[in-house]
Amino acid sequence: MTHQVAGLTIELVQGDITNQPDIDAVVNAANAQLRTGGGVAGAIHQAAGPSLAEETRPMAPIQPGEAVISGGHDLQNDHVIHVLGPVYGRDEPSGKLLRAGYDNAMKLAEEIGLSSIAFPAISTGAFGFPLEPAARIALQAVLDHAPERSSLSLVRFVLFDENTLKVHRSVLSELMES
Ligand code: AR6
Repeated sequence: MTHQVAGLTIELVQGDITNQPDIDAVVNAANAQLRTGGGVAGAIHQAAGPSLAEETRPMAPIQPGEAVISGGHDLQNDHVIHVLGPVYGRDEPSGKLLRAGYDNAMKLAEEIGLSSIAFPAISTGAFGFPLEPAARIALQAVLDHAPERSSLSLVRFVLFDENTLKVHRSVLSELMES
């Protein structure tokens, strides 16, 4: 599913965030210590190799809603943007913190003039954020960013399973109509 909004292409695909060769920066659903872990963080660190954690160690810890940028190491991408999403039910206000994570990631990408970024569904795995409201926050952040005419021309959501893709599709259609 592809949408054009004010010069920005928004893509929703099912796939693996570590296999996005045409993207400048992939986003990691990180932990505060910027170490490897499960889910997205485990996959990214495994694909990038141990030098990624060596680079990120001095930047840790980060706070919920914060984003930091590193090189891509053995990934096919030049950069990784590490976002710490809120733990649902613990880090409050969780919606605002999740929104800040998306905003800060796009801001970092723009600051160095990147043209493409790929996001996973931050906080919706181990951190327990319900999928539908998380998708709404993520997609609204990108739609709000679109008219800013930044360096970014492509934002891709890489969603791991069919249901996650389906929920993002229906939320995006709804937001585009409103
Ligand atoms: N590519 C794309 N999406 C994926 C992938 C992948 N390779 N693997 C999982 N997902 P999570 P969080 C989906 O748990 O909730 C880690 O242990 C997954 O199905 O990775 O922000 C860290 O160390 C879900 O929809 O991130 C942190 O401690 C979404 O990505 C903590 O988990 C996010 O799941 C972060 O938790």
